[in-house]
Amino acid sequence: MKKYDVCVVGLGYIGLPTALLFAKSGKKVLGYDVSADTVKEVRNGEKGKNEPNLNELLKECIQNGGLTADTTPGYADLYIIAVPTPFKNERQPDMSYVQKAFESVLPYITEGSAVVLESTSPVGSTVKYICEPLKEKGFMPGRDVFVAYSPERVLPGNILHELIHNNRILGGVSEESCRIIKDYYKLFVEGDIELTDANTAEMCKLTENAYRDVNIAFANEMAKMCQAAGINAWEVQKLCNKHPRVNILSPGPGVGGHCIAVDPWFLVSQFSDQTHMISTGRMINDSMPDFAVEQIMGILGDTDRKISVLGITYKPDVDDVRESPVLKIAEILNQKGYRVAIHDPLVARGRFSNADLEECLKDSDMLLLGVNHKAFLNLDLAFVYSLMRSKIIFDTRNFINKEKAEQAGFEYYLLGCGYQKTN
Ligand code: SAJ
Repeated sequence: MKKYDVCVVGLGYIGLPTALLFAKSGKKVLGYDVSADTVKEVRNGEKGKNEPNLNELLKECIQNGGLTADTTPGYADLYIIAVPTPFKNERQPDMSYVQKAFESVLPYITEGSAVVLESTSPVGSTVKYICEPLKEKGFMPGRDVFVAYSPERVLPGNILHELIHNNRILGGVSEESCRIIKDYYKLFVEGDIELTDANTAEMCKLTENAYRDVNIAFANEMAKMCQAAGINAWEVQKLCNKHPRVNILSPGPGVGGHCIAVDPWFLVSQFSDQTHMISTGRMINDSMPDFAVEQIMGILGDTDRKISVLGITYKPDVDDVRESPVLKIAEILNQKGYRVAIHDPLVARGRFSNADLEECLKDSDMLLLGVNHKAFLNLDLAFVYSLMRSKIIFDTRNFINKEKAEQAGFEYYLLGCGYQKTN
């Protein structure tokens, strides 16, 4: 059987760009994914169209043979495991993908191979899910087979750039593992590669995302206080951030995505006695869709109204709707009896009855700005005005200019500013 330099297991939003950067550096790369559809899309150069430069690089690497995609694994010097770690009921991490991924490549591992787990995982996972099975097969991890945990830290929407330029943590189970695996990452990583042990690296990944979640929760709690006080949370944020040591993040409709909305629960489930602030932060962020709906109901009252939601993804300029708080808002409004129309230019038409802009706004009673996509920067307010029945804007992101909206004849409301008109 053909031998590859690198086998990347899981061709998702981290696995695929990682495979491509190894291929671009000259390595022969096998991208292995259990999904035949994913493999087909990779082979046909169809993936990564909403990530800067990713689709172009995919086409290049498929054409020049640097990347091969398959539904079966193969022999390689380095295995990178980048499969999802979602959570199950009771907010327990589901490690079955990691477990199965490693089981499937284990028969191909030989003395001198290296294995890196990149999936976000509870502390102790590299030892439990990689080292233990290796030992059962008679290998001494860290000596016969080199093993490390190395989390990705990239921001969707800027993945390729960040994979290259971000600093990277590499937690090896032995010094030799660190040294050997670092040389692989150095092929494309231009940031620093910080060496540590696997447990510390696992804890770093979870801590980084929990830190951001708690900080966003602080901003959201501030928005709730400001609303209660009838003042503008965004003005408070702006003014407080003039202090040299204060940097409050932005409030919003809640926290989505498959990372920050999920990873803190890994810590809570593993360290339930020590994670009061982390679990409270999670609950505050999860409460934001209901908070927004309460504000919207206060404005509209009667549920026999049409609400047009602009932007449904979990954050701007991505096509990802996983854990999207705006989707949650749309669902709650729907359940309350409002007629909800959705327009998101980045999400495939047909999903969530995604309408075009005109159809979405026609005879509407409220424009609900859910996500601040760049595509909405040039929203023609006069055109929007001509389509809508009631001229009301509810902005969850402080994105639409209040003065311009009011000049165009709209009533403008902002999340975190109370029910009353903000002027
Ligand atoms: N959000 C706010 N207010 C803010 C910033 C963000 O409400 O001030 C919301 C966003 O709208 C979004 C959510 O938070 O719904 C998360 O967005 P994000 O841009 O903060 O983060 P992600 O989930 O896209 O990426 C995070 C990053 N982690 C950190 O910044 C610590 C990224 O570096 C990680 O690689 C990624 O998670 C991951 O894969 O774990």
